[in-house]
Amino acid sequence: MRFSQSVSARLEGGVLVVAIDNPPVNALSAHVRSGLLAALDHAAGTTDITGMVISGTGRTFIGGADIKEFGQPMVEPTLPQVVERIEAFEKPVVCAVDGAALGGGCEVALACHGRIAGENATFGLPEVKLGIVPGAGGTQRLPRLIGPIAAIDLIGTGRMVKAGEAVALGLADTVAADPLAAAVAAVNAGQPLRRTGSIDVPVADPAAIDAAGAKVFAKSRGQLAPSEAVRLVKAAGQLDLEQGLAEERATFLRLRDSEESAALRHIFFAERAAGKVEKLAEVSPRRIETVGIVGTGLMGSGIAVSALTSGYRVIALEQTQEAAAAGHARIAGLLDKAVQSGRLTAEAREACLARLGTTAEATDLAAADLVVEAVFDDFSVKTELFRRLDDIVAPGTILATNTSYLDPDAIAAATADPSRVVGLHFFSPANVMRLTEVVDCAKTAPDVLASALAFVKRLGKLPIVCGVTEGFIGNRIFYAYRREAEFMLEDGALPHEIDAALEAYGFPMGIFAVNDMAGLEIAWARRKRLAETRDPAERYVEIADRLCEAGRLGRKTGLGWYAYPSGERTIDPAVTAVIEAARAAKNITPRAFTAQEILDRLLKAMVDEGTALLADGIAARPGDIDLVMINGYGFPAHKGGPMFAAEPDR
Ligand code: T1G
Repeated sequence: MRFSQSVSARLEGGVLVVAIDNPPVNALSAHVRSGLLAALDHAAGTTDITGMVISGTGRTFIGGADIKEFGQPMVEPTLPQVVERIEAFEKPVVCAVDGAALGGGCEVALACHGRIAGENATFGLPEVKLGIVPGAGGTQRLPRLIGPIAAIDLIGTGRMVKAGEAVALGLADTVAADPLAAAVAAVNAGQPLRRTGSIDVPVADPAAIDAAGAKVFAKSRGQLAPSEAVRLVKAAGQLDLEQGLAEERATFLRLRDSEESAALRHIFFAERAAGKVEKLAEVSPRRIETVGIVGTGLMGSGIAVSALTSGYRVIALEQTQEAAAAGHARIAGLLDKAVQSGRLTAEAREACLARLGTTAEATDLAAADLVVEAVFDDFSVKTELFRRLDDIVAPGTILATNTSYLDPDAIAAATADPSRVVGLHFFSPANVMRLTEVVDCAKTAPDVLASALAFVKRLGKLPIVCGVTEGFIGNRIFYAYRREAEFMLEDGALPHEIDAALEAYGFPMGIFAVNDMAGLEIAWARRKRLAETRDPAERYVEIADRLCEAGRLGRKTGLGWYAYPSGERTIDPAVTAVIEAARAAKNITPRAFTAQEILDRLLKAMVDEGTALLADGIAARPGDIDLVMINGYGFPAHKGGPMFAAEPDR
């Protein structure tokens, strides 16, 4: 039986087993909604049908509303209509959730009379991540099932839960190896017509509800949707279902048209586009199972942990036995931390350690399919290493450099086969940060690039392809707006004013505070390196040099752009004096800056540099630049990234 292009059904005894087949993720497009209603009509009108099971074809139950329909006029039946029909249905409806039940998919599940989870099921209302709130009853039904505190956590953060937690919370009834069979059995066994909307919201301690809300607010500064989600969950305890649903729908429609939602939808699609490279459409990646990592410092050990927890075998090379042992301990320590924080099970930790080898013998890297170097960022150190590896590793082995500041083309040129060299610019700490710039060097072979992308994706990270340029995408933009920030210092702004403008916009930390945290010496060394070739006519701000010369290298020295007397960032009159002296030396009469002016100038600097990166072919898409700034430099996701924020119609 077919009810629409994406909804079909078969009869198992008296049970109508409905399958949604709308690849790739069974989103609730118009034909899915109309198909579901037609199936319900059919079940209602057929006396022999005793009940219904709803299932999804493929790896997903239902991935939610069709995000591609968001900008378009609403087509009937709407999802709330479908959901309400399911809940009110006069015969039992049970869902068999194998895979993800997200957003509208979770709302369909919440409206069913029974919910059977497969072992791979996940449930979630991730709408806030798209700048909206659930729009088909999620904020009103979920608290009725799992209580307001857990509902605030789930809806306010968009966190997903796996089958076991879903059952523990009361979201799903049970976990079954064959959820479809279990759902049919539940209908046959006389599944009661449990209507979630008729349940009273369990009473909870108001202080605990407020605390759950406060946790959400703390993580979502500057965003609208999470606080609206909390408000709606609280309202579920105060309003009747109909009023609550009306309030939810009105909020959903308002937020759907918000800037925040447009920005977050842009990011959603930019993430899916990232790492897709046209010229690689027909290219297969090389097989990578064993990863060699050279250097087990902060960066190398972070990369090792990321590779181990993603199932790779790792051989980590150090210069001496002692250093190798210390590296082993560092990696084990990071794995321990992951266990303590619940991100890794104790068994998974053991499995990781069993796949880890640390050594001081370079020849042990012979077994590696990919070697990532994370050694001191010095040209001769890196090229000597790669030359040595030329004689050790197999001809098909990929060599990746994690350099931040050197020219990877020059490193590649020093090896016997530059086509197997690629850049993998991880961000620190590499076991935590998602962003990885994948540097497509002049001679990188297409299948080497494809392999690097596949590797980064398997690490669960976000790969952004970029061409060779000093600083790649992220640091080049960072230099550009840092330079602009320093111009403004000289012209009259103070570090804390610039930081406050960025923080009010949504950056977790302003640029000067960030510099203090990272340390000022790397940029200082770079400025000294570039000093000889700098155009004397170019505007150059010396304030940072003065601070470095005075030993103010950032937080680790207790002093930088700020002072940190008791660990807290405080304005330091000594820095103000350095700035004033620099202004005086150039005869600059300081003027006042508004926060908006500061922000406009910094955003313009980012966008101009981004535009240049696109024009030079270093970055492929504006969305890639936005993702780099959001995932590596603290740009607020809900503003969509600098390129998005600068689009002319906003
Ligand atoms: N709508 C349209 N397209 C979608 C989609 C969706 N909801 N979800 C994914 N896609 C596309 C995606 O663009 C990509 O396309 C392909 O599917 C594979 O995605 C009323 C308001 C389901 C866990 O937020 O989290 O319901 O690039 O690479 O890793 O309250 O996709 O191949 O052309 O991510 O296997 C709420 C978002 C909507 C879920 C699968 N739902 N999706 O992950 O594949 S709002 C979400 C995901 C809502 C109601 C409301 C993931 C996934 P292309 P992928 P994956």
